[in-house]
Amino acid sequence: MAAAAGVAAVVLGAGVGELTAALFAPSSSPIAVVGGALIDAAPGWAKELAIAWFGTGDKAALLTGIGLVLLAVAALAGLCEARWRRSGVVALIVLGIVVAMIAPTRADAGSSSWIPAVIAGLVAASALGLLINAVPARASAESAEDPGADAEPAASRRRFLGWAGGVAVIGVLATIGGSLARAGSAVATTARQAIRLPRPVVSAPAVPAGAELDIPGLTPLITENKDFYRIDTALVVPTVDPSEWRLRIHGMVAQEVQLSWSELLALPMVETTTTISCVSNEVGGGLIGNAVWLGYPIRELLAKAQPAADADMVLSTSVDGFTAGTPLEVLTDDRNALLAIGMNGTPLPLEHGFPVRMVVPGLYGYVSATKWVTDIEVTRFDRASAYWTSRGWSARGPIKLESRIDVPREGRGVSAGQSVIAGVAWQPHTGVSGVEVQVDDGPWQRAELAPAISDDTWVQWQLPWQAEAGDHRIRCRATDADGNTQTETEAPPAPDGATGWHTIRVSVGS
Ligand SMILES: Nc1nc2c(c(=O)[nH]1)N[C@H]1C(S)=C(S)[C@@H](COP(=O)(O)O)O[C@H]1N2
Ligand SMILES: [Mo]
Repeated sequence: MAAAAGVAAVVLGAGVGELTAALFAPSSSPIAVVGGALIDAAPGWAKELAIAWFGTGDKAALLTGIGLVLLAVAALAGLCEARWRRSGVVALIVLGIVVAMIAPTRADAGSSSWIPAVIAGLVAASALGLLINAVPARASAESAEDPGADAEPAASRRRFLGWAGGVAVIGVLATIGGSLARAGSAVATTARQAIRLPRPVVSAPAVPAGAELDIPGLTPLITENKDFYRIDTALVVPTVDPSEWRLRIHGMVAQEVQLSWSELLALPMVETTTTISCVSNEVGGGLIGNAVWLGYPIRELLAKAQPAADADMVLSTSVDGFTAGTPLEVLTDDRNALLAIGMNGTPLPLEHGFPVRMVVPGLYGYVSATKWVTDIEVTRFDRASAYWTSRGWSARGPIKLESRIDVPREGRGVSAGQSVIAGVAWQPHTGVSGVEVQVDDGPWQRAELAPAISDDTWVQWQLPWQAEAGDHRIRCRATDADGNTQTETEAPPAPDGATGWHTIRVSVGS
């Protein structure tokens, strides 16, 4: 019961902490502060493992983990308090203070970032001090199990459980209230709904006839926003009010450039269709998507800023402190590297970088696709190191040539007879010239390649297949527009992207 007192007290404290944060310091919820600090402190392999195990559920997994550890700490604090008065209470206050000290170090912390954790600690400690007094003495609790004992201990036990349960329920309600308040009060949500995107002066390239193959189970050519993979270090999605958004381009430039949201909106917008991928995408994985992006070419802004001749890198920074280092030449050549505000016809969804992000054809997201971007510094690779580069990932991250089998699905049954093998292949900004498929140890067969939207997008492919009963291994490999064929050599995602041939096993019924 002492452990239960600890748990109830901490649930209340955490809930009040979340609610206070939602109302007064949105980015400084104590749980998010701890989670964010853990994410930033985690070594590269830990992030890789988290994505390999949980995919885009990595954040939910981290929050669950933090919750479980917190509950264990809470139970322990309760037990200590029962044994050594004030020890548990003091521990909870210290815990609150420690989190309050971490809070201001987070990139998006406001001046009151320390308050929610202090309040959470004080509330949890007070609740524990009171609840522990209501725990029935051990001897009488035991005698309550004895059917002959009088009703008094059972009543006091019920009373304790009532108090502890009530405290925990209030804590849960406060947590729910906090998340509702956060969602409802987010200026970004309201502002986003009111935005009418400007018309592009250059529209997205038309989707050529036949580019979208009509094959059930094949990934659509354009990924809908709701289906687009999401990868970032932001435990709480940053909410940026566009009217307060500013971008500063500085560093090794002749002319510093500043841009507000309304100034950006007034610039001639360009639409592109670009496939972006995460470096953590395993061979055959789904951390890749293709969207129509609306934005202003970054090369135009850099032309205004006039980078110094010896600069070779652009360090972009997000409101939440994430950074990416992009080769300067990729942002100044003629490719459509965008400061994007729109995704598939809508303003950027909050989790995809609202109001402004970068989208760069040909590079993995970790070196180019900064969401919630507010700062662009022209610098050099030997002077600056970006978020993932400091954690062991390659400084440069061109997307590697890959292909994936979508149909049939690994492990699903296929019926014998006329069937089809189909998938997607990509080498953004170079283009794909062919895909070959091998069934079992048979010859490599040329798949039919559908037309691509552009060199910046993935392409669909298909191969008719006379499926014979039995177990089969199917694999594929792509060749890019420069004539390079995908390597068979298997490499893990770290440090610069996975390679190897996507291989699936299917069993064909008779
Ligand atoms: N602010 C911020 N931007 C970020 C990241 C991040 O952690 N924080 N992650 C990058 C990575 S690793 C990838 S793969 C892409 C993913 O973009 P998406 O979530 O819109 O698909 O965003 C990039 N931009
Ligand atoms: Mo990524």
